[in-house]
Amino acid sequence: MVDLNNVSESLQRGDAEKVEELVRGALGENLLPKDILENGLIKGMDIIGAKFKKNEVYVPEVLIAARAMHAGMSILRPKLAETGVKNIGTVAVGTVKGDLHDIGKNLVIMMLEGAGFEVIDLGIDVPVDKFVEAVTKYKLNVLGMSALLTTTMIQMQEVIKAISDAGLRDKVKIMIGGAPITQNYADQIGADGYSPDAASAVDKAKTFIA
Ligand code: B1M
Repeated sequence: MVDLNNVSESLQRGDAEKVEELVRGALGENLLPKDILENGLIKGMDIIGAKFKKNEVYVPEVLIAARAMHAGMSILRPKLAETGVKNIGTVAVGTVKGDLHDIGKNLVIMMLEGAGFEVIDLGIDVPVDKFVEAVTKYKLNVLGMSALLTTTMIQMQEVIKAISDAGLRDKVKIMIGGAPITQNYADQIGADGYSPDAASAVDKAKTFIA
């Protein structure tokens, strides 16, 4: 019987092979993909994040934990997608220019896919123009931006301004998130919504297409 605490602990050790093995095992035992994600992978990454903050672990440990997270996510992604209803709307999500953090963005994408959205991953370090282009290129219902740095979150305002300048502001809902982002900031820059985590990002996206 797979204990999801072992998934969390293996992830914290950066043991990608073990994480993959445990996630496969948990799926084989019919544990829900959402539980494996939340109580195994996200839990482990949250602990690493808290330790990094207190200088109890450093960048290399964080990187190998992130690699283990990606390994687990690659097994889980198709299963999360299978549990959802297909194509309830189209969303593109990217991490803003200058910002290379992608773990949270990838979780948001996985959860959206799991809920039945078609999701375009715009990647990391995404320039303003690429966000604007995505609105018409993919006929988006929702454009999502992620930022983890206080120095890069200001890019979100640039993107919203560029979308308005292109005459596209009424064509798409804009959702933002990431550790330094708040509802206040979303209101200030004219985003349509803010979500503190991946699960509520799905709820928010659903309200946009309702
Ligand atoms: Co970075 N880093 N990092 N880092 N890193 C933070 C963000 C930091 C808070 C750490 C700290 O100092 N305490 C700090 C930012 C300080 C600030 O700006 N206030 C920081 C720094 C300073 C840096 C560097 C500058 C360090 C350096 O080089 N000196 C550098 C910058 C590189 C760059 O981007 N240009 C850097 C580098 C890195 C690594 C490469 C080592 C690695 C990233 C690996 C990767 O992503 N592939 C890394 C990591 C892992 C972190 C921490 C430890 C963890 C981030 C994470 O993945 N959390 C982080 C500390 C922390 O947050 N506690 C830190 C887990 C993830 C599940 O949560 O991303 O918040 P999160 O996503 C959540 C929600 O925010 C939300 O849902 C997600 C899931 O629930 N969400 C959305 C996110 N996006 C959303 C979008 C939405 C909706 C919800 O709608 C579209």
